[in-house]
Amino acid sequence: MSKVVRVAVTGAAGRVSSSLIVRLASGEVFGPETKVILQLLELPVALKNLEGAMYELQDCGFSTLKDVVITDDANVAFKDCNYALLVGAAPRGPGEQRKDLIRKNGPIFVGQGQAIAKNAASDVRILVVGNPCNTNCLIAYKNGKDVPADRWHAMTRLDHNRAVSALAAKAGVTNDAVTCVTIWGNHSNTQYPDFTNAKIGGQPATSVITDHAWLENTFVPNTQDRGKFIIDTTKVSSSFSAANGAIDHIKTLVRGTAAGDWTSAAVVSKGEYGVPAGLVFGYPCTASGDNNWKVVEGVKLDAFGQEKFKKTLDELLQEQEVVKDLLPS
Ligand code: NAX
Repeated sequence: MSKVVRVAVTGAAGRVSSSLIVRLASGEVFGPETKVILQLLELPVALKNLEGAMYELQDCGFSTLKDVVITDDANVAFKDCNYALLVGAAPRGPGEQRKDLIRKNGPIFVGQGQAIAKNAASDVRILVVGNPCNTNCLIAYKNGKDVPADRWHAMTRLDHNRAVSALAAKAGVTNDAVTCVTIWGNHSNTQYPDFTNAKIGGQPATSVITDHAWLENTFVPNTQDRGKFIIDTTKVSSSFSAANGAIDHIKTLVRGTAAGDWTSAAVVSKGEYGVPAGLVFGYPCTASGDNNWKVVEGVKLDAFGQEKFKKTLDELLQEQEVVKDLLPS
């Protein structure tokens, strides 16, 4: 008998989710033997668009798609779900920073955290994509505390993929030659894309790319500001690359990280690297392929990295302060 997974996606009629739901349905993530039930949540105003998306999913004829549920009720969307992808939130517009969104989007994650705790399957894993995703994840986790802390993740995988691609291009190699990249901290322009521990073709990235000034003064800020660069270019925020980051994140949960490599994910800190416990912080993580993650310990940062690390940690602490009324103790 084939396995069935229930995947809840919020903001399902939006730009990111439109790319995401097709790939979730296609069998690419959970494999050809697993049937997928998509449980799609939207605001009432977007339900008609979502209905259209449901018809299109049906018309794809995927052998792996068992059912599509569309709803504006979080209790229905999260019912018995094994994965919850929280994408629904307002995106950044031109001139807006993620932190501008914090008070606008934060309250959504109070109710969704509670609804996940009340309705989801006991093995649920949650990935928050909607921005500011680290702090939204913190809000959902604190309001859905019956779900263990290690289940809650925020997405830094898009930033990770951006960093891999930039290092590969500079070195003149393909993306798969780049390993051990880390996005430390916040999914924002304070994030630290760590090249000092990255490898290219198994060698330290800094011995392959010897232009250290480029690494510090071009690679780091360009990766930090890539989201803004996309908005400045297209007038809208990243869509299919963001969906791809979410797909990669879930695939890594399901299949694990390759030996000798790690990935980037923001997870609830247990105090690793001196980050206060409970904060949702981007770390290097390995995954064992059974839906579990571990933060990689013992990664060393030089003075440049330590300064960047402190900056992104400080920003997350400030964000936590801004939403403290949304965080039950
Ligand atoms: P869209 O505006 O296209 O879609 C968002 C959808 O969410 C809309 O259809 C809206 O009706 C729905 N929505 C809003 N509030 C909701 C609620 N309470 N319950 C259910 N649905 C709700 O935005 P899109 O471009 O898809 O971006 C979605 C989110 O992803 C934004 O917050 C954006 O900032 C964030 N992003 C995060 C990234 C990351 O790496 N973590 C990268 C890309 C993306 O910008």
